[in-house]
Amino acid sequence: MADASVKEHLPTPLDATSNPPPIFDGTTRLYTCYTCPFAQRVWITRNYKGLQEKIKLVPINLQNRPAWYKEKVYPENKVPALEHNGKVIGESLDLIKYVDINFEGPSLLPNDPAKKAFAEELVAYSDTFNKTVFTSFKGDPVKEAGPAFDHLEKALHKFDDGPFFLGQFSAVDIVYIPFVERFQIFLLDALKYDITAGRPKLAKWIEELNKIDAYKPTKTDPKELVEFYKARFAAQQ
Ligand SMILES: N[C@@H](CCC(=O)N[C@@H](CS)C(=O)NCC(=O)O)C(=O)O
Repeated sequence: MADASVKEHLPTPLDATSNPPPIFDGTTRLYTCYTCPFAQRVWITRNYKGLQEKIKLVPINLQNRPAWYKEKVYPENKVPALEHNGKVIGESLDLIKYVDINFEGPSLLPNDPAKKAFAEELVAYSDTFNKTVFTSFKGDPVKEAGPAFDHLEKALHKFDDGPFFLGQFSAVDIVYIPFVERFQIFLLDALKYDITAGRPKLAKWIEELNKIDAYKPTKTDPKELVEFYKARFAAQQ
């Protein structure tokens, strides 16, 4: 298994001027974008399972996308997408499961039925969580996003055999962290709102995730993120 603590060389994103890779040559490829939180979920999954050598990262420049990506790889024209066994599949939540089931490495879901059921519940809530927080950026985040962070704080109390949603690290943490990471940076910078204040479990969860080697290299550049969100949310007002 690849050692997640060894720093991986990250390839340069492909753009409209780049040739396609030799698609369907038997190589497993994760088409990604280093700044995309959905793609980050699958990137963390790959790293955690030690699949750095089995699943090749193919970063795409989404601002200047190569035409072949939509035409030959993934008609939805989004990232993430995984090329594996002669097909391309997408959707980050499906891909976490797919990579977990179809590849070697530590399992990302426990066998305990109570934990499994809670995992489903939390994964089902993730879209609502993300939408609630993103929408609050245009209104009053403390009032509107506060209850969503409280929901996570409460969920983190459910299992006390570790600091993660299911006690031990799992797919659920991977589903949430790319978004929570961005929300924490942006809300602190733009509004001086600290999402961890008064939420000790959430604070501990973030602290413990920051120790996970599979996650560290996938983290977004805070400065770039703040600029990107400022431009994006200002443009919508
Ligand atoms: N539901 C998808 C969302 C993926 C997504 O929206 N990715 C963005 C980048 S963060 C994208 O590819 N956007 C390009 C586009 O929509 O044209 C998933 O969970 O994988």
